[in-house]
Amino acid sequence: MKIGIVCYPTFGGSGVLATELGKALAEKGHEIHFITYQQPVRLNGFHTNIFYHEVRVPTYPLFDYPPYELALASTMVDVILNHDLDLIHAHYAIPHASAAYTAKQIVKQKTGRSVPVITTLHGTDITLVGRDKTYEPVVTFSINESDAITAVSENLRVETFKHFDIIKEIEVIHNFVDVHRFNKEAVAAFRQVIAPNNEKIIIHASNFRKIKRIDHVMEIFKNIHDALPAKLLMVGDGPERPLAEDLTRQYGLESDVRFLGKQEQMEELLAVSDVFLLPSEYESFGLAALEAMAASTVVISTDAGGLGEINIHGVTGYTSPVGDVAKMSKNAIELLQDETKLKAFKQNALKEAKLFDIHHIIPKYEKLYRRFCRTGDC
Ligand code: GMT
Repeated sequence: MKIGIVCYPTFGGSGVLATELGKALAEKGHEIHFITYQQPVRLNGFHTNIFYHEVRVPTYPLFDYPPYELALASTMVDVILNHDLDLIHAHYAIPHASAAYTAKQIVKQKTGRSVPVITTLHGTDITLVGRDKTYEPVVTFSINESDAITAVSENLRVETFKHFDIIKEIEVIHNFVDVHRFNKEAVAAFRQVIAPNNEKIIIHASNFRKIKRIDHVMEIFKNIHDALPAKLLMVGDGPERPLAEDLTRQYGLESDVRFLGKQEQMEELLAVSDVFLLPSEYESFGLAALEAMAASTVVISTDAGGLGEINIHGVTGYTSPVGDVAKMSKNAIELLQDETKLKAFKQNALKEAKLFDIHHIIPKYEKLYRRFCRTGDC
């Protein structure tokens, strides 16, 4: 099929998921058109079935806020018409679902054809930003106008019905991971560089927003470090990074914490890590945790949102109430001090991640797309 994917091109989970989905669909012979303002970060390399259409937003002295949503809708109209797209798949409701609705109406007026729009809800578009009164009416409207709606976890589906007046069914299609890509042997020399004295390696990766509770990451690591030799890898960047760097200095951990910034080769880093910390206030799913599990890394997280759907307490890691730094620290320390248990948990993490392997999830999206097949042969 010919599918238009609208997403954020940045390191956020929704953009990563949308890009990986597009790449996997292209591998299976679909023609994929990414429509966004910048080349998606995980869209590297050439593929005959993948096209990228950049949304340009012309500025004008009158505009304090250049109207991205209009430029996006217009670009979508162009791409739908020029490439005869079968459907649009919008990832993250704001502003993608409403821009897709606008594009659909324009194409309908021009050609009489109603191009199906599928909206995938990812998290903060529902639980944080979308609920704000300034956006809520548009978000509710555009979700209800979508031809199909999916959520990346059962928790997000429930949250969406709780906070919005949704009159259609929301299907859960969990996020996925390419286990083959993440299940890498640790490179001994690399581990040696990071942890020369065989210290345990703890890792956190996110966009360092408040919701990720970077302060708790630092506190948990301090407690671990007090109990055993350990190193912390901080991957990503964002508003809370200065706080994390301050806390590193305050706790006197400068030589054991490395800030690596944004990284594309997460699999190399995860392969050498023992524990992934994710003490977030909320995660609709926690794609970063799933990628860690696929690399056989144990997850110490909160039980917020959909995290409990992937990180199984006492099996693949531990989940604790938001803010319970003491419990998260204790769980991590106990695990890191017991090699046999750590090894078993690592194996369990990989086994659980395999349930969310890309090969199980892509067919679910294809099945959904086929509902909107125009010719009967797709
Ligand atoms: O977590 C973020 O800050 C990024 C955000 C996004 O929209 O890119 O991630 C959300 O979508 C991911 C992919 O579906 C989920 O794995 C994340 O849990 C979700 N984040 C939140 O719910 C806070």
